[in-house]
Amino acid sequence: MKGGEAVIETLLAHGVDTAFTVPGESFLYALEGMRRHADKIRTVSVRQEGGGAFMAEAFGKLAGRPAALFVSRGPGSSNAAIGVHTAMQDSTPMLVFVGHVNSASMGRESFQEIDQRAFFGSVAKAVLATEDVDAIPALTADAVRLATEGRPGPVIVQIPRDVSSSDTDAAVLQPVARSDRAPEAQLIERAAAMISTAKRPLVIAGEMISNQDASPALTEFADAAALPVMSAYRRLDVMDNGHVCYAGHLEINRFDSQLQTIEESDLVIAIGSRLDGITTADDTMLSTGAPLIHIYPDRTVLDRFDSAVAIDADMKPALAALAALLSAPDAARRARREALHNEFLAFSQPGNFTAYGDVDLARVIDTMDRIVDQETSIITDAGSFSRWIHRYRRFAKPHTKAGPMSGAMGYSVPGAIGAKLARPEQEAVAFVGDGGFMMTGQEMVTAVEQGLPIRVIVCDNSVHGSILAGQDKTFGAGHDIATVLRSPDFAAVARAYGAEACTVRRTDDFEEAFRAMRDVDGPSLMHLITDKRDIAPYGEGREAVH
Ligand SMILES: Cc1ncc(C[n+]2csc(CCOP(=O)(O)OP(=O)(O)O)c2C)c(N)n1
Ligand SMILES: [Mg+2]
Repeated sequence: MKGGEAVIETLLAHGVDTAFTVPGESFLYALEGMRRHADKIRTVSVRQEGGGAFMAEAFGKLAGRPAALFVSRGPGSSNAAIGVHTAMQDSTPMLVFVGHVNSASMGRESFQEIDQRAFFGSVAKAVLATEDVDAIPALTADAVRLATEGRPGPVIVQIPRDVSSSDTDAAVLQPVARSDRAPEAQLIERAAAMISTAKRPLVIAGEMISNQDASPALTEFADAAALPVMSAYRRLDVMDNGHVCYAGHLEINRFDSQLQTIEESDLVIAIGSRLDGITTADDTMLSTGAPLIHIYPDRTVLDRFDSAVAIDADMKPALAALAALLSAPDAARRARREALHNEFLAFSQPGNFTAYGDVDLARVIDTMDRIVDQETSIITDAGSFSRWIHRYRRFAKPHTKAGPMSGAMGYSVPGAIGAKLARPEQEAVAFVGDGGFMMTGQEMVTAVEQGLPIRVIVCDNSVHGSILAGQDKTFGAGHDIATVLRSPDFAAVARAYGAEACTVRRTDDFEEAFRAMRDVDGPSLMHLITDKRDIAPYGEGREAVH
């Protein structure tokens, strides 16, 4: 067996069944391994590694297990970097194999050489490398373990071309069963006592809830103590948004009662959230004076914050241990939870905000919400249009929302491909801006080639809306530079790739067009023309744009 084939054999033994690649001659034997095992591992040939990395990221996010990305040397890994960074910021398991220069040429800036350890050092969870072909099965098994254990993340594996084409008799390693990371009993007791006596507690639920499949455990815990739960940025699927404990999403813009709730809280319980800058509004949410209980399976993350109790544990054992100790909530706590949930329901109800243009995205999302199943995977890109989805789509099921916490544009089209492969039985509906589509939209042809019926809605306001809003706010109207764009005919572009497409200019035309695009066998795209004045469904943002 060649080294490259040993990578594939080890991945198969570890249950990795999906790979994305732009092929390179530096890993021909890995490609040969994929070809020989085509019945067990689906290999998707992508057009650009950045798209491939986003596909692998969305797959890992929704499936809860990693996909593999194979890229060639410096140029391939450079292109992949945006998706690696996203997997890191979003705590998503992901494997990236980089075909490297021949070992004899290493370290001399040889053709396309990049030292992957230096390059990905601050972006990936780990960078592994070997020049010993016999070490490949162990290295690959290590990569899977590192990518998935504790706080998941992207792991890079650098293998020189000559090493992956050498022979090895090393045995393929099987995965080792792992036990849960159990919480310390004393810390659980202290946290439970604080939760039971708090008058106005608030839960922030984040990425590890989805990753560790802990939605039911979170819901039971919140219910046991009548705790209001806000979902961390872009993690709206942590629990059923219709549950009485759900109190809204921590988005860039906060709604008034949400701000008040945060300000008044006397205890913040962060569960499985790394407390990123958007979720915490640049840490201001953590400076209200309320003590913090932080539960996360990674000491490095816990050490970043000044918490009253920091619990290094997996979600399910921690939540179950806590729930068992909580005393029944009093009437005041139950009433508060209900009031906060009602505030969220009112906020996410369309009709409370009037659009300037002919397309009202609130009604569009509401229409979609009525048509698609709750199990539908919803994929959002960076960009202001995504705030309508965040405000008006009510998520009910776990693993149904994929969007970059990293804020990386270009996520949605490849993300929809990753989502469809992760959850093939479910529909995948992706929203993307005109700016985001132009970054990775060519992967539509990959969806055509792979026969994947993804639904892509391009919200085209012909501006980098989020940035234009910032220019307007900072300098006043008329100071736009580099933000006003000339859009192509996105429907024609999609047709050229072999997808079906339509153009919608009015809210009332959305429903019929959306129903029709869902009936298409392969991928389909809607070019939805929006108004650049409708920058976000919030007063301030909207007024900020001319
Ligand atoms: C890769 C990348 N480059 C730049 C940015 C900065 N950025 C954030 S939103 C945005 C504009 C997005 O435009 P579009 O996709 O059309 O969405 P809109 O805001 O207009 O709805 C830009 C340039 C980013 N987040 N990601
Ligand atoms: Mg735009």
